Parts: sequence; structure tokens; C-alpha cells
Amino acid sequence: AIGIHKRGVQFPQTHPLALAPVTPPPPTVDGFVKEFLHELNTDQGVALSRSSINDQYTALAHTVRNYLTARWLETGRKQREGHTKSVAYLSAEYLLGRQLGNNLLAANLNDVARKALESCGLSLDTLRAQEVEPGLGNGGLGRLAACFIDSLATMNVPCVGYGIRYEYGIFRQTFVNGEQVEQPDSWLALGNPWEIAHPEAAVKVNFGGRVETVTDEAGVATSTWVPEWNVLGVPYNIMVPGYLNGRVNTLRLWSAQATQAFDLSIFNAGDYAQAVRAQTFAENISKVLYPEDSTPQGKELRLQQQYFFVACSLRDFIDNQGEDFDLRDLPERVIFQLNDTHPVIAVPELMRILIDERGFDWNDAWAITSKCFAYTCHTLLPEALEVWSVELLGRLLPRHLEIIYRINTEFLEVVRERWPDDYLRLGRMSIVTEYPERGIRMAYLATVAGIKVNGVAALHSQLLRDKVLNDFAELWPDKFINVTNGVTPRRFMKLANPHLSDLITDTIGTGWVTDLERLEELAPYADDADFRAAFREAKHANKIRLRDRLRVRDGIELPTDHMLDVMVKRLHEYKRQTLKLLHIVSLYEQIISGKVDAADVTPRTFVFGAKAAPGYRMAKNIIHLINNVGEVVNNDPAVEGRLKVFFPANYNVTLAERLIPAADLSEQISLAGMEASGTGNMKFALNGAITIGTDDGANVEIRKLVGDDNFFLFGMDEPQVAALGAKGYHPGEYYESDPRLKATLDLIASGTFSNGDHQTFEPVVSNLVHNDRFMALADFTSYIEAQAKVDAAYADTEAWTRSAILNVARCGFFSSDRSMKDYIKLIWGTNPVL
Ligand code: B1N
Repeated sequence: AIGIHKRGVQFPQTHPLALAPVTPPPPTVDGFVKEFLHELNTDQGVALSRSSINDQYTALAHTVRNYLTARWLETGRKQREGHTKSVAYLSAEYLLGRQLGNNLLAANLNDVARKALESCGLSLDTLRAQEVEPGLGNGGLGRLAACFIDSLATMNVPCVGYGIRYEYGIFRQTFVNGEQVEQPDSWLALGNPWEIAHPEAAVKVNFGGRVETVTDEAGVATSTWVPEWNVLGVPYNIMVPGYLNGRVNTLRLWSAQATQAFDLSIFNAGDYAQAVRAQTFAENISKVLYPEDSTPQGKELRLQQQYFFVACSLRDFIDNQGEDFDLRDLPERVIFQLNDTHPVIAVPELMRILIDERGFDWNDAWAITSKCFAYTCHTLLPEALEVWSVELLGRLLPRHLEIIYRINTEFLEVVRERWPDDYLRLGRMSIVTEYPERGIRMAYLATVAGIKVNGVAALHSQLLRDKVLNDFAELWPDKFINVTNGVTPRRFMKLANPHLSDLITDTIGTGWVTDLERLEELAPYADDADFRAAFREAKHANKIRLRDRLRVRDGIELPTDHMLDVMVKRLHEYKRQTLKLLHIVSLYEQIISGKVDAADVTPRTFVFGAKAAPGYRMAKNIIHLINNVGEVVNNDPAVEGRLKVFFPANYNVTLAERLIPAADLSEQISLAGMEASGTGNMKFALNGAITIGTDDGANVEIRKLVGDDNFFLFGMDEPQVAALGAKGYHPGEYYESDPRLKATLDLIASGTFSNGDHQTFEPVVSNLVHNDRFMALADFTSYIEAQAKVDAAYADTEAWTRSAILNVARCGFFSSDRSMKDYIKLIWGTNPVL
């Protein structure tokens, strides 16, 4: 059995040299070679001449890690001794992307490493390509968490990221005859040199059982949870280095392990399957990431995952404060930021710890708990708001359910005091819902417990306040704030776009990487013809880099002289990949029907990247349709040299880093009011693509900053969407009244993209014509007109470049450093520790 690590013990320091961490040798090329070979020989146990690429990659990663280690230990020491307030970011997802390039960049080791490897006859690029990216997230929400921890480290803010070490991340997408097929993402198969396991510090997590309540003579009831089973959470630490600042924060991911490896007596009796069953059961908890995005699955295992990592994380954070820490001071030490509702079970868990384990009474416990959490909401879709059935919660976490009921009772008292006799309101605001079954509304629980509730873009926060959580905003107007999302310029500019980054640095100096608003200084250069030429050169070089990657990765031959029109994001009906598809099919239809001369069409290459949740039928149909349209269009001589449609499988962070810098046009075409923010939109603009988009999410703010002349706006805005919905939306009317739309949909229905078969895409077409929940048909005409403007604008190369440059220059606001400053100022009140 694994020994449980005793917390709070004094660790012996037995040698004067051990008082400070070993300082790394200065990063010279020779020093680096020595360290690298040392790692290769001692850690991998191979000679250079006999080493595999994976040996070399692993040794290189360890070499980089070694250079960062002293800083890491130092950061930890300062944090412990400083007793400062930390951010504990609780997130079920971290979509980190590859680590090697980022960590070389942060440690300023890129040139040294490249030269050192060259002198060993190795290529840094080859070794970088060996890394399997940790895909421990679905999309924007998980990537946002990764950007945030990068920014906090860079800004010297104490932060620990807590999450789950999924053994399998987001599935690897393949296409078979155009249809999505999911493969397991065994990202750990060749080892993970970036993590350090601490099995001795494992935490026990309880589940199930019952609550025993005893009432003493004074009538005071005490509840005790008698759990039925438990698992161990083993922490794995991952470095989060700041950019060139010597700070290294920690990401701590929990892996589930059985408390007893297996039952030895059963094993000896010969029933091997039964013997390992308990182990398998326990370890399933951190086995695989739920591949849903913006639509949570109400599955038991998912609730187990949520409680598992949250229980481990709270225990870890509290224990790290030392044995005689007074938990009344917890709000001065930490703010637990809840990344959507996935970690909200932390609220009753902290109450349980305080009351059941530390003897606080209810009011004192609530006084502490209600100062320790803040909640970020990432959606508006009603079906995306998590509700856990009471039946399930009561079975898995009976004591937590009891605590939630009490929180609700006390909360409804507050509501009743403010609005006596407003029974409808009580029903609306209750954390406990009765329909369709009795359940716990996690967003409401988070709102009641959180010191602040924030949306992720201005429009989204406003809609949260005015619609989804309006009752709560009336009760606590100051609780509701906006923090617009951001992206890290280190990964998504400096690392992903070296050509543009060098041009920017040559023009305005290096400061922009950590102070992105300084991109403003580029604005005057939009009028400089030489700068524009250099900017175009960078864009073209990026298209070549992308072409080379896609050739090897997907066997795609990307034209580098076309407008590159990109739509990459999760496949979801509200994001409206179908609208993009209708545009493409419509262009194609106009050419093949002779309405338009192919020679008059602007050469465009459309690139899609999107994964569909495995259980989302319609999303999968749409993927199939995109692939089949590509198949037909790409092989039709009638549009040769004009239109290409590519859909490289398995879009991920690594591909995004190549794709985004090469794009000319960024597709951000969700139905207004549906995309909470979007973050891809920011990455494109910062890399000099121009957006075609609706007035949705952060598009609103992008357009305001770059100006109407440098943004292609189309479609209804949110009030118009609401009005149309209220009036009654009939997509069939648009189909009948717009001949171009009709011809487009008819072409799909005719079987042109399904070998003449009418059934294959019938669900997609009929859903659009008869239902169209996200109003693609209503926005079609406006979209097509905006796309015609795009073509006209693109024809004026100099004007287009000017606009693209202004997009870069004016989007410094979208750095995740700025988002973090907003969180600090509006929510956390934490200070940088230097
Ligand atoms: O979070 C991103 C936003 O930029 C996007 O607009 C938003 O769609 C995305 C359940 C989600 N909202 N909700 C999720 C992810 C996984 C899951 O299991 C919901 N993701 C978003 C960052 O703010």
C-alpha cells in the first residue's frame, strides 16, 4: 500500500549547500551540450550514437527543466514564506499545447539549445516535433486556463493551477470516408518529461455512503459522513515558467489511484479479474477527458471527476498552509477561481471541511467560504448550464447534498426578506430545481457563494446580468462584472509567428511581448509602404510554413497565392459552420451553373478545423458534409485555381500555431448572443487576419477597437435575434425568397456531395429549412454580401495590408496579461511577489 504523506512535518535540511537550490550553470552552448548528454546518458541510459528521437527529446526536455528547477524551488519557497495571497485556479481543463518550445522561449534558451543540438548533429525542430501535445481540454475554456496561468507566471503573481491529469486527453480525430472517427489520445505513451509525480503526497478522497446525524441534549444536530469507498489522488507537478522573469509557478494535476493496489487474497485465490476490479474502478476517474464542449454531460463519472480534483486541491492548499494555520484567515491566503461550474462542488466541500473536520459552526464556516470563491461563467446556452440530479448527488456525495440544501434554505431566506411573498421568484432563484427532475443548479450555487461572478466578454456579461442571472443581479448588482478574455502573446505571437514577431520587434522594440498595448506603436507604419511589404512577406512566409506542415501532416497541397479563409473552433450548431459551408457551396453553384465566370472569382482556400463531440449527431453530419464538399470542389476542373476546401483532421493547439499566423480572413460567425467570447478571434486579429463576424462575444470589442473599416460585420445583432425569435422564426421563408440560398440548399439536397444519394445530408438540409435554431438562413444574405465586400477589399492589396496591420496594432487589449490585471483588480486583490 502507498504510504500517506504526513503533512506539516518539518523536512530536515542536512547540508549547508542544501539551504539554497542548486543554481544552474550559465547557459552556454558547451554547458548545454554537457547537460543534455548527461541527461541522455544517465536518465535515458543511452549513448548519443544509440539514442532514439524520443530519448533525445526527453533528454532535451529534462535539460530545459533542469535550468528552470532552481527558479521553481525559489518561487515555491518565497510563496510559502511570504504568506501572500495566492490564486488557486480550479479548472477541469488545461489545453496546454506543446511545452518544449514555450519553455525554451520562457527560459531564453532557444538559441543555445539550437546550437548545442546542432553540434550533436541533431535538429531542434525535429525534437520539438516529437512532443505529443497535452490535450487536456476541449477548446476555448481549457485553452483560456492555459493562457491565464502563463500570464500570471509572467506577471509574478502567485498562482497554482489545479486540475486533472487525464490519462487520455481530447480524442484524436480521424476521417474515414469523410466521417469523424475518434481514436484515444494516449499522450503519455512515450512518457512525459514535464511532470513530476509525488505519490508520497497522495490525498484520499471519499465517496458514497451515508450521513449520520446525532442530536445532543441541547438539540444541536451534528452530521457525520460515513463514506463507502475512496480513491487516492496523486499529484503531478508541472512547471509554469514566466516569460524571461525567472518565476516558475506550478500546475498541479491529480491522478486517481486505488487505495489498495489490488486484493491480494482474491488474487491468490485465482480470481485475477475480480482482484483488479477495484483498481480499475478507481483509476477510471482520471482516465479520460469528457469530449463535450459547451454542453455538459450529466454523467456520474463526470461528477466523480469534479469532486475528485476539487477535494484533492482544497486539501492540498489548506495543508500547505501549515499545521497551525487558522482557517479563519483563509480568505487572506487564497481565492479559488471557479472556471465555469465544473469545480463548484468545492463550495460545499470547503463547508464540510470547516464544519465536520475543523469544528466551525455554520455561520462561521459560511463567513469564510463565501469569501474564498469567485465564479467565471463561460456560456449562455441554457442546455449548457450544469444541473446535477439530486438522486445522483445524494448517492455519491450525501453530506454535500445536505450542505447544499442548507445553503439554499439560508439563501432563500435572504430572497424572501427582500421580496416577501414573491413565490415565483423564490422558485426561479432556488438552487434546487424540480424540473425535469429534482436537481442542483450549479451556476446558482456558484453565484450564491462567489464574491464575484464574471462573464468573459462585455456582451456576454451584460446578457448574464440582464437575462440568465437577472434575478441574482437584482439582488446583488455589484457581484456581476465583466472580464474580457485574452490570449497569451508568448505562445500565439512570439512562438507561433516568428516572422511577424521579428518584424514587430525590429520596428518597435521587444517590450510588446509583455506589454501588448504597445502594438499601438505599429499603427503609423500601416501607412508605410516598406513596412506593408515586409508585413506581406511575413504573411507569405507563414503560408509556406503552413503548406509544408499540411503536406507532411495531411497530404494537403495548400496554394500559397490564395486568400486564406479560416474557420477553426469546435463544431457546434451555434457557431454556424454550416453558414460558412453555404457560402462555399453557393460560390461553387454559381460557377458550375454558369451564373458567374470562374475567372471573376477571387482565388480562395477555405480551411476548417473542428472536432465534434462524439455523441453530437448533427455536428458529425456537418463534418461529413464539409469533407464531401471539399472532395467535390477540390476535384472539379471547373473551379480549378479558384476554390479549394481543406479540412485537416485533429485540429489542436499545435496546428493552430501554424494555421492562425497564415490566415488572411478569420471566420467568427456565430449567431449573435451565443458565443460567450471566443478567443480564436483574438489570436487571428493579433496575427494580422481580418475578421468577418457577427456582433457576438468579443467580436464586438474587436470591432470597436480595430474600427468598422477594418472588420467585416454582418448579420443580426442580439436584440434583433431576440426580436425575431419572439416574433416566430420561419427559416422556410428565407429559403423560398432568396434564389441564391435556394439553389445552394437544393444543390446539397440533390446529392451532388453524396454520390447522388439524397439521404446522407437530408438531416442537415431539412434541419436548416424547417428548424434552424441558430438562424443561419436569416443571416445568409447579409453574410454573402459581406463576403463580396471581402473579395473587393482583398483586390486592393495595399489597403488590405493596411487593415491587417491596424488589426495587429489595435488588439493589444486582448492579451491575457490584461485579463489577469482585470481579475486582480476587480476580483482577487492579489499582489505580484517579486
Ligand atoms: O469558453 C471560452 C469562450 O471564449 C467561448 O465562447 C465559450 O464557448 C467557451 C462545458 C464548456 N463555454 N462553455 C464551455 C467547455 C467544456 C464543457 O464540458 C462547457 N466552453 C466555453 C472561454 O471563455
